[in-house]
Amino acid sequence: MANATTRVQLTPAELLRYREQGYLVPAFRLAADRVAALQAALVQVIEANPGVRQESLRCAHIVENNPDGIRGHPAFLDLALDRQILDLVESAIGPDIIFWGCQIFCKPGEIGLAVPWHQDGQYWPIRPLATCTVWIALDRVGPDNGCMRVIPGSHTCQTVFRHHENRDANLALIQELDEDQFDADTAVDIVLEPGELSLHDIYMVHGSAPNTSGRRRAGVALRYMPSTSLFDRGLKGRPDDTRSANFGDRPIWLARGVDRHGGNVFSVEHGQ
Ligand SMILES: O=C(O)CCC(=O)C(=O)O
Repeated sequence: MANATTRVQLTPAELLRYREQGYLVPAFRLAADRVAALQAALVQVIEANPGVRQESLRCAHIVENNPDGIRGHPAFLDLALDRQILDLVESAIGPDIIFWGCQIFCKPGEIGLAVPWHQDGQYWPIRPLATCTVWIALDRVGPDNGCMRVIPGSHTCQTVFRHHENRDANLALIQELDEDQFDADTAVDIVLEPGELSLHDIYMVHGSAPNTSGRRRAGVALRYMPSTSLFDRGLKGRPDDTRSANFGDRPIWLARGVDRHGGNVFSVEHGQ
């Protein structure tokens, strides 16, 4: 395994798989002590936010002045700006990288909510649509505890398919893809050990089942866009549902390179 200073890159075969399938589980994984520290940070975030559904720990990297109203932990900002994670992202989207989102999807045992089938691009204020999500497992995740499921190749036409609103309280997200827009029979489970991670493209169709098992299923999703796109705060107002994000007031970070678009605003309070 690479140590914490080695430069990591997707291999050409991994990159090809990411491009063709829209997702990838690379060989890279976080060291066990890092995972243990993140698991401890997650416990602190859960304790600090007793009224918040654990599947919706949005902006978990921001401690003070969190636009989504939760109290986060700096360990998740360190993770998001980690050199090796950024190396992986650079392989996928190039050297100019904006880190713009971090959400912990923690499904408690037995009562963990489902995430409906969706494409992220359907509700994200990024133009043109572009983002690579790095989803890092903090627990062992598999079909029994509601791991993420993807539809391989569903990103290829670079189209946002038809969605509808679903306010069912058993769902962690209110946007749901219409059933006739994809074939759920082709879904693949993303099975990961703690510290392993997957990457997925903004057009990728994905979701996850409820966690009815006796064990927790936690992962942290880090969102990175190439700086050729604009994080357009004007596109979304303050949400009326706790399962939606407040994109308008969200701080974003130029994690690597320069702002190629030129219009991205980094002056929103970073809150650390
Ligand atoms: O954690 C999950 O089950 C869903 C994650 C997800 O929808 C995302 O990272 O975009």
